[in-house]
Amino acid sequence: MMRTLDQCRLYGILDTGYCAPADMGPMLEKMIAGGVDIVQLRAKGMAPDRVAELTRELHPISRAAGVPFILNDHPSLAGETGVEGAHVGVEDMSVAEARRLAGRACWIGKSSHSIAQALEGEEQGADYLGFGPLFPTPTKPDYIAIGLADIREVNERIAVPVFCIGGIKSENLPVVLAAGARRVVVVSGILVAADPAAYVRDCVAQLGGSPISG
Ligand code: 3NM
Repeated sequence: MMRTLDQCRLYGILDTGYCAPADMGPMLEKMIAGGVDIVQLRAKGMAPDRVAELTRELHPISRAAGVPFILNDHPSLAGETGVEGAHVGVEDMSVAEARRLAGRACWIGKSSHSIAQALEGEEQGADYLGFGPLFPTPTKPDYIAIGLADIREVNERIAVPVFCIGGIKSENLPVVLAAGARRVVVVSGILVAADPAAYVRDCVAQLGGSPISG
């Protein structure tokens, strides 16, 4: 059974900045073995045809494990490849435009970098929100860290799932969780780990087991 968004706590990203496309299949298998709840393909600058091809290669792996697959950007490819969703940035396009481009029912996730943007994303109809970057991160170097202070409030005010993101590692997960986070995205932490499956397992354990039930 495919996990629902509500059940997802640990969100992993296959990012071409850390993982070559040829290594993504084996990496995805390791992430799934460790218990990741949901995954995204983030291939900034890759030609859409190649993104579609890579998606067709990777999606069956996650689908077989009941792990939803989200495409960063490219909502029209989400329509065409049958993945579970697409994620768009604050500046990219509205949730409605992403849905129109997808042309079929799928989740649309949206980034947010403040409580105001999170509220706006929810208002636009996003199925889930990213919230960050909590810490400075080389994965998204141009963004200013927003810290931990607003995590509790954003979770209280937003009804859809909120995934904290940005500089989150297994080592700082305790402070992120203590600040009120329920769900997190970990990108480089997993991808550069000596043992990605063990790293994911550790994060999942800290998040209190996975998936969320009830
Ligand atoms: N989006 P890492 S931060 C892709 O704040 C991305 O919207 C962010 O990578 C946002 O876990 C980020 O390696 C990078 O720090 C997260």
